Amino acid sequence: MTQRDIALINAKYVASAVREDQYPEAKLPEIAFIGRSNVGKSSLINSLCNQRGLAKVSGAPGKTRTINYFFGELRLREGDKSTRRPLYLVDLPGYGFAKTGGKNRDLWSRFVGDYIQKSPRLALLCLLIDLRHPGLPIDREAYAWLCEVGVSLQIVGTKSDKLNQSEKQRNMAAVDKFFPAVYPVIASSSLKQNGRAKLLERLYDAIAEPVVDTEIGV
Ligand SMILES: Nc1nc2c(ncn2[C@@H]2O[C@H](COP(=O)(O)OP(=O)(O)OP(=O)(O)O)[C@@H](O)[C@H]2O)c(=O)[nH]1
Ligand SMILES: [Mg+2]
Repeated sequence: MTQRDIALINAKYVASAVREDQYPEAKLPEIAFIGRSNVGKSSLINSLCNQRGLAKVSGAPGKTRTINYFFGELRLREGDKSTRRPLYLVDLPGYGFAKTGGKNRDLWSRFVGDYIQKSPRLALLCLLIDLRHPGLPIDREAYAWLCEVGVSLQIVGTKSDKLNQSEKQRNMAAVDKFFPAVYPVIASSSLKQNGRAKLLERLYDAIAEPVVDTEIGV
């Protein structure tokens, strides 16, 4: 069997938005990342793109305050065949930190809820759950709201490097129980790059339209 090798290449920052009219104009599929403040959304984007400092990371929660768009291309190499799928990675502000107004029972800023509901090209939403703390009420509330909206979800269990093997197995099972989705949770460590290849496969498959060997930019 030929080896499938997927990489996220040519990543670059494109735009920040808090309103619909600030969303970038290029009609590309989007994959967004949501989760509690400090769960590791921005770090995961950097790890997937293999670029430190692409998305700003901080030890203090509440670092990402706007919807941040990054352009990238998912490149699949299989034997001597190479296929590219351009997309936007969308880094969202975390919930559970800032006091915010609006609906969604103050879970997150209104503009985050608007983005999720008003983005027709949102192909996949990665919901990040800290693997050390499966089933927190705030994550369950977010999950329930997302299920109601009906967005396609991939659960990612973050900071897996902080658990030993048996804790990891146990907590992954708990995450799958609390947050059922079409695909099971993917355990991830941005620090150690664990789970990266599996998640890249998932992102690649989530984007329907293949674009073969072109140099699409923005
Ligand atoms: N050990 C470990 N630490 C991580 C990992 N991912 C992120 N961190 C750390 O967790 C902290 C928060 O990471 P961010 O990527 O800024 O988290 P975020 O979810 O984007 O946070 P907000 O933007 O505030 O919502 C930083 O100190 C990171 O270095 C991981 O896989 N392992
Ligand atoms: Mg962030």
